[in-house]
Order: sequence, then structure tokens, then C-alpha cells
Amino acid sequence: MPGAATTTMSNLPALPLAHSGTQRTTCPYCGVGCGVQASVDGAGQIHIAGDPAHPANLGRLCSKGSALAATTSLQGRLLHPQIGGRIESWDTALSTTAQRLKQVIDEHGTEAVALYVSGQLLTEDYYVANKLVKGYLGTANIDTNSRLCMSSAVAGHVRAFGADTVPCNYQDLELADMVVITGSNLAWCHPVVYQRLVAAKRQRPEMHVVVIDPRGTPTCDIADQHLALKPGTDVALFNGLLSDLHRRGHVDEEFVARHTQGARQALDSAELSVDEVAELCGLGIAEVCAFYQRFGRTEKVVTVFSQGVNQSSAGADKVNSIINCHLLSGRIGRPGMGPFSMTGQPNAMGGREVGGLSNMLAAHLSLSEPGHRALVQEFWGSPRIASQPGLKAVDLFEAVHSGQIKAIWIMATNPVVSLPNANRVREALERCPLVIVSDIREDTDTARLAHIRLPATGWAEKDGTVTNSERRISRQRGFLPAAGEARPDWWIISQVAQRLGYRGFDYTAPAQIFDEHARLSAHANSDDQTPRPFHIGGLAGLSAEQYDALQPIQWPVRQAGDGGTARLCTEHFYTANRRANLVAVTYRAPVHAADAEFPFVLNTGRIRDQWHTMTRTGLAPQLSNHIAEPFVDIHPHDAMLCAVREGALARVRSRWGRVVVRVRFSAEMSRGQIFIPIHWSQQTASDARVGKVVNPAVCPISGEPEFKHTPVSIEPFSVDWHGFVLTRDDIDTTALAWWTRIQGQSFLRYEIAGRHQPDDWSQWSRDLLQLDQSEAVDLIEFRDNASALYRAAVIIDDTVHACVFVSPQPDLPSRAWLAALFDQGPLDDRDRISVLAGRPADATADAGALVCSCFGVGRNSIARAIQEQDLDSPEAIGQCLKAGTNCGSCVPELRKILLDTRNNRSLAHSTD
Ligand SMILES: Nc1nc2c(c(=O)[nH]1)N[C@H]1C(S)=C(S)[C@@H](COP(=O)(O)OP(=O)(O)OC[C@H]3O[C@@H](n4cnc5c(=O)[nH]c(N)nc54)[C@H](O)[C@@H]3O)O[C@H]1N2
Ligand SMILES: Nc1nc2c(c(=O)[nH]1)N[C@H]1C(S)=C(S)[C@@H](COP(=O)(O)OP(=O)(O)OC[C@H]3O[C@@H](n4cnc5c(=O)[nH]c(N)nc54)[C@H](O)[C@@H]3O)O[C@H]1N2
Ligand code: SF4
Ligand SMILES: [Mo]
Repeated sequence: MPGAATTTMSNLPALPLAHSGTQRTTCPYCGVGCGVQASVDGAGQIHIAGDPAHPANLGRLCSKGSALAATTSLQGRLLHPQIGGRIESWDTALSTTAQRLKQVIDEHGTEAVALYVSGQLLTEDYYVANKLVKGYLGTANIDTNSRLCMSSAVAGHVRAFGADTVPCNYQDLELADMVVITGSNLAWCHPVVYQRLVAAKRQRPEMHVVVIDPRGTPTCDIADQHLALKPGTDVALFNGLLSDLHRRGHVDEEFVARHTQGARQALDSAELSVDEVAELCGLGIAEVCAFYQRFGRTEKVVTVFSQGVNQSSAGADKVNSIINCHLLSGRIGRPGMGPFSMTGQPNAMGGREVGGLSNMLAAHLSLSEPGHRALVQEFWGSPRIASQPGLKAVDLFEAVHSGQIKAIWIMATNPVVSLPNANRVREALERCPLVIVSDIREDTDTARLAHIRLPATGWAEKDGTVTNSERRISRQRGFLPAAGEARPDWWIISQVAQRLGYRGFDYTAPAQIFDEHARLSAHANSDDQTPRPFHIGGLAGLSAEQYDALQPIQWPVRQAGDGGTARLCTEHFYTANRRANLVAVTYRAPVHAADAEFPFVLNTGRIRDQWHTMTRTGLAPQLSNHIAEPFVDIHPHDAMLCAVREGALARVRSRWGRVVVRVRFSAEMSRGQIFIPIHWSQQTASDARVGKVVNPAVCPISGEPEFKHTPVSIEPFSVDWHGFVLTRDDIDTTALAWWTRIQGQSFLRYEIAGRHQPDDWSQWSRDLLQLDQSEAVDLIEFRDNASALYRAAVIIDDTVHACVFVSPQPDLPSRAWLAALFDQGPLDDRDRISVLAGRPADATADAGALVCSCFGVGRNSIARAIQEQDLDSPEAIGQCLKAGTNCGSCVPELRKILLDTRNNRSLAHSTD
């Protein structure tokens, strides 16, 4: 093969060895982009703390960030390259990858090859992937999971501002007098920013917080007003606001005249009375008026938005309807005001900078402008350049399904779980002649379908940069040696590019890539007439040491030594005439409406302690215990109509697929809507991968899927018994009707359900636990045939190896106390007697379900303290038990437990 390179130790990248001392790095989860201090002590223990010097978090971390150490183990890591499941050398794996890609290109052209990448790649990885596809393969068939996440915000920004710029920063939230949080569960999804807001509101209680979300969420804990609008109706609400601002004389005439265009048309198409808005959005007239009036009279307003806005068939229009209100009232580009898109992934923003979306080019240049294409091609010195936008994620996987795309390389994302209509995605990959997956885990729902698996270095091992929601570029710095033979993503891509015969990929360190990226951002970007805001020329030419020492900085950074830019859109915008566009948008309903067969609307989203498909947070016991099972939240009245019971199992079905999950009653749900979290995959549950159920409709402008609105039905899933298993080993799940699994401290916890009572429970138990008949185990059992109760415990060397609890009803004993036995030394006689009772002789020994992940405080301990010590506030609970005093994410739950306990409601939770 031309230009083929061979891998010798000399062209392997220099990998960090275990870093002695404290390394400053950045959290690999959400777009808040918190600074982390990581160290490894003499015993090999990893210590994680918030970096007090990082401007995003000033030392704070949330529960996920605090638990990072537990996710760095080698458990389940992909340690070696694999072809067809067999371990191969890097040399063979890279050459085979290149050869097989080349074969597809030779036979079918470059359009038959696609990359599907991720906002969890570092900027350097992302830059190289984009360069390979757009500049060398010459197609734009590279898309990213940011299509599922931020693409509506990107489209909205580009339409309004002429470039994908976020005007605000986190401080603006603290400076605002009114904060509108719409389509965002900030408390759970951007916890550190939320905590900054909580602190600001504590200092200035007059700060007014409005939450706009069809569900009541923990974010409502600090809301002065919660508008539970009908899902999908945001454009009507914000168009109504635009009309109202105009009617009440809140237009900033001077700003509109000098800095904007399109106000007239936008107002014409926004024309809605408050009555019409109330009707469309399912809200009361008084609450709509109160919101509009407050917005009208408050100068410093920030509107935070996230997936309730972006993930919609009207996503881009929703974004522009929000931005329009800020433009008409001139509330943008100054401290304490502006529309603020919260990015989801740690490097969603960096991916946009390198042009990872199929319709973008590098450095915020446009794929549809011939001048921009020529500029990038010239800079790269590349043989060709993509000449038209490539396929967007949902279409891209359709093209895989239809056979138009014959080779796909997936990096740092798990599309079999996270794309809509996910069974079709799985089918597409099953049919695809060449699937290459770069991941850190050996077995994910997507990696299972790969012909070639390439092991990537994980967060603790890699070096590069990420950009957070406020445009702040921070370094990620490795502090552990690479796991097995894992290699950085940029290196893997560069090696394959070289073996495809391409020059321009001879990088040996991420600093070189960053330098090229910085230079490209400055290339032909000095013309004051059409400045591109993404400009980090001031960070070009850094030495390896300077790159290593790079401090968090907000782009643009035009000159070396420039301290970065706190706000954008301060003096002008980035269109040809430097005016912002008010975009005329009109409300339209979600694509698929509920009907008689599918009468409920399914909303999907996140929970506090898990990250996406759980490939990392799922390893941390302290995170898995907060919510241990996939569930559906439903209003109790709706549940009654469908005969589904709290704590029982239900099947949720759409035209696209079905799942089975645990039912939770929630008065926070509006009638007619249900909510299921996105985190469970085939690895962690028998049938809870919710992407199967989600419809594939997308926003026609951004291509972002309508993840928050699928018509579904819900019905009981009947089983004859429910149960749970705590065990040190895997169980055999094949005979079960339903199961789900989480990682405990030193055990696995399975929730299970089955049909038919076995004739011989003992044998059933042995088969389930995969106990060797000859093994000298102490199996103690309890059976009550009348009530069909069965309990068993396996004791080996006086310690608990496993316990199994089965009951016809889902009212099983607390798992928390039993779980604690697994960390205990030899059982004493009292414990032995108590095991099968499922509760301690002394009731106070049962802490209950985990509430505070940071300090491991359970619900029962909190409730007891409230009762016994007459505690009356989350602060008092914090003083007594420390709960809620670190990351603060559980404070809304503490408040709830306070209410419940003081109202003397039942504390028992069926699946704690
Ligand atoms: N714990 C945790 N944090 C995360 C992540 C995680 O996996 N776990 N992922 C990160 C990523 S990548 C992302 S993108 C962000 C997402 O962060 P968020 O967008 O805050 O999270 P979601 O839960 O997806 O959805 C937000 C809210 O939108 C509401 N919503 C649904 N439909 C509508 C509607 O029509 N209008 C309005 N106004 N609201 C609606 C939902 O009820 C939900 O409460 O979180 C990031 N942070
Ligand atoms: N129904 C529904 N679906 C959704 C959403 C929703 O709200 N509802 N939200 C969407 C959104 S906003 C997002 S962002 C997506 C997220 O969905 P995904 O991106 O599919 O989810 P992750 O679990 O974060 O997948 C990341 C993968 O990368 C691997 N990985 C981790 N670090 C590295 C690394 O350094 N290199 C490599 N090569 N691999 C690595 C992980 O093991 C994991 O397999 O889900 C989308 N899907
Ligand atoms: S808020 Fe939490 S998950 Fe997000 S970056 Fe900070 S520590 Fe990480
Ligand atoms: Mo996301």
C-alpha cells in the first residue's frame, strides 16, 4: 500500500506514565467543563478533587465528577486491537483498517465511507478526524453525536448571529435579575452551574427564576415560577413573548435599528395573543402574563436552554424564537443578559470549532462557500475538499441501512443506544460490510457489532483540549499510563490516514495538532470586514511546555498574551453586514401526535448520577445506587387508567419499538406524558434501551431528532414473581422474563422478574447463580409455598457470596442493608439469622436507599434524623449528616424527604 507506515515503538506517541504529584485536568462529562485535580498516592489510590483555580467550578464538583476515580479501573476496558474478536497487533489492525477502507473506496468511491464521531473526543482527535474525511477522502460524510445534542443551537446561532457563537458566560447567570431555564434540567445535568445559580440566588433572593419544562424537575427547587407547558410548544410561548414585548413597549428601538434586521417579519409571524398562547401551550392566562410582564420589565435576563429546546422537530425555530426576544429587547452582549445554550458533552463546543458536523468545515468556515473551501484546502495542502454537506446522523445511518454506505468508523459514541429508532440502527450495522469502532470499552451495544475494535485511551490517560459551554478552552492532562495497548484517538486516526497514503498526518503529539488548529482559525481571518469570531491565533505557536501549561481561556484569543474574551455579540454580529437576524418563525406541532392507539407522549432524558449509556458512570457503585433501575415516571391518574401499578413493571410501546421498565408514580408529570431515562442498554437491562421506542423525526433545519416527543402506549407487563439478587458473580439471565443490573461496591445487584414458579427453587437458584454442584457452598434457604416467597443466601467461608429474594409482589426487603453485608467481614450469628429476613435485627442499621452520593447517606438515615432531631431544613440535615454539603445535587431530594417525613408519609420505597 502506498505510503504505508509500520508501527515501531518510535512512532508510538509518548504516553504519560503515572503522573506523580497532582495533575490538573478537566472533567470528561458535562459541558460545564469543571477543573479537576487528580493524584495517585503511593498505594496506587486515585484522589479526585475540584480545582479551586478553574474559573468554571472554583473547586466544586458534582456527584459524577467526584466519583471519577471509581471509573478508571481496567474492568471491561478494551485493551488490545481486535479483528473479528481476535486480538491483533496494532500494526495488523491499522493496516487491515486502511486496507479494508481502501477496498470500499476503490469499489464504491469515497462516498461509501463514513465516520460517526462524538463530542466526547478531544479537540485534537476531532480535528484530525474531520481533516481526514473532508480534506483527504473529500466527502463530508462525517457526522457526530452532537447532531443529537447541539445542532439546533448551532443552526439557531448561525441564523441569528451569522456564526455559531455563544454570547454569554457563567457569570452572567449570577449577575442576572431574571433567569429563564427552558428545556433544561440544570440541577441534574449541569450541576455545578446550577449550584452557582443557587448560591447567587441565596445572596440575592430577589433574583427571579423561571423554569419552563413540561415536567416538574429538581431544577424547579429554586424556581419562583414553573411553566409546565405542553411539550413542543416553546415557539408559541416565545413568539407570544415577542409580541407582548412589542405591545408593551419593551422594544430597544435603538439597538434594533442599529444592530438587527428582520424585526418586522419576525413580529408579523410571531403575532399571538396571550389567550392563544395559553391555549396552545396548555397554560393559564395569568401565569403566561406574569412571565411576560416580568421578562418585559427586567433588563438583565438570561435564558438558559438545552435539550427540551434543541431535541425537537422545531429545534432550530425554538432556538431562534428565544434569541428573537433577546434581540428585540436588546438584551444581549452585556453582563447579566443573553440567550445561553448549555452544551451537553465536555467537548460539544470543540467539535463545532473543528467543524465536526457534516454541514460545517473546520474553524467555523462554511462548507457551502467556495471561498472557504478553497481556503481550508490550501491551508491543509490537501488533495481535495468536500464540496457539499454530508449526511446528518439519522440519514447517515439510513444510508448504512440501504447499503449506500458500506464502511463506517464509529468513535466515542454508542449509536445503537443513543440514536432514535435504535433497532433500525442496530439492523443497519448488522448489515454493514465494515464496522470499525474505537472505544475504551470492549463490550458496548455498538462495539458488539464491530468487525474491527480499536482501543482508545480514556480520560485519565489522554492529553488534549476541550471547550466548555462558555467557550472556555481547558487542558485535559493524563495522569495514568495507557490501559493495555490503548492509544489516543488522534494517533489511531493519523496512523490509518498515513496507511491510506495521505500526507499531513505525521503528528507525534497533540500540541502539534492544536497548533495547526489555532493557525487555521487565524488563517485569512484578519480582515476586519468579515471577521470570523472563532479565532485562537493567539494560542498558535505554543511550545510543548506552553501547551502543557495552558490555562483555561475563553475564545476568541486573537493575540498572544490576550486574556481571552468573556462575552461575544458585544458590539456587532457576524453576518456580512454585522447585524443580527431576527428570524421569522411560526409554531408547528411535533411531527407525530398522540392518538387513540398511542395516547401518551414519551419524553426521554437524564438522571442525576448516570452519564449516557453508563459505560463509565456504571462502574462507580456510589453513582449506581441513586437510581438503580430503568423506570417510567407517570402521573398516578394516568397509571390508574392504564392499570399499571406503582413498583410493578410496564411495557411502553410505540410504532418503532418497545421497552419494559419499572413504574414510578409522579405527581410532577403532567397528565398524558411519561418520562423514561436514556441510560440503560442491552448490557445493563434485558429490555430498557429506550432509543428503540423513540421516533426518528428530525428538525428540517438542524437534523436534530425529536427525542422528547414520541406517541406511546403503556400497559402492565405481567410476571408471576419479582425478585432481586446481590452476588459477587454474574448470574445466568436467560430464563428470566426481565432483569437489570448495576455495579455495587463488591457485588452486582440484579433486579429480576419471572414467569412460572419453578418446581425446584433450590435448583433454580443454583442455576441462576451458576453454582457448581460440587462447590462446597453453604446455601441457606427459606420458602413459603402458600405465599410463594423464596429466599436464599450463599455463604462461603462465613461471608455472603450471594442472596436471592423472590416474591409474587414487588414489595421486597431493602437492598441497602443486605448490600452492606458484602463489605463486612465474617458474618456473626445475628447477621446469619437476619440475612433471610432481609433486615437487621436492629432496624437503625439499615441506611436505606442512597440519596447523597458524595457522603453515602441513605433515605432511612435522613428520615430518622429528621424525626429524632426535629430537623426542619436541608441545611440542618447537612449539619447533622453532611448530606447535601458537597456537590449539593441532592438538596431538592432532601427537601422532599423533609416534606414526606414531616407529613408522616410512607418512607418505604419498593426498590431501594
Ligand atoms: N447527569 C447527567 N448529566 C448530563 C448528561 C448525562 O447523561 N447525565 N449528559 C450531558 C449531555 S450530552 C447533555 S446534551 C445535557 C442535557 O441536559 P438537559 O437538556 O438539561 O437534560 P434532558 O434530561 O435531556 O432534558 C431537559 C429537559 O427538557 C424537558 N423537555 C422535554 N420536552 C420539552 C419541551 O417541549 N419544552 C421544554 N421547554 N422542555 C422540554 C425535559 O422534561 C427535561 O427535563 O446533559 C449533560 N449532562
Ligand atoms: N432518547 C434519547 N436519546 C438520546 C438523547 C436523549 O435525550 N433522549 N440525548 C442525545 C444526546 S444529547 C447525546 S450527547 C447522546 C449521547 O450518546 P452516546 O454518545 O452514544 O453515549 P455515551 O455513552 O456517552 O457514548 C460514548 C462512548 O464513547 C466511549 N468513550 C469514552 N471515552 C472515550 C475516548 O476517549 N475515546 C473513545 N474512542 N471512546 C471513548 C464510551 O465508552 C462510550 O461507549 O445521546 C443522545 N440520545
Ligand atoms: S458539573 Fe459535574 S459532570 Fe459537569 S463538568 Fe462539573 S463535575 Fe463534571
Ligand atoms: Mo448531549
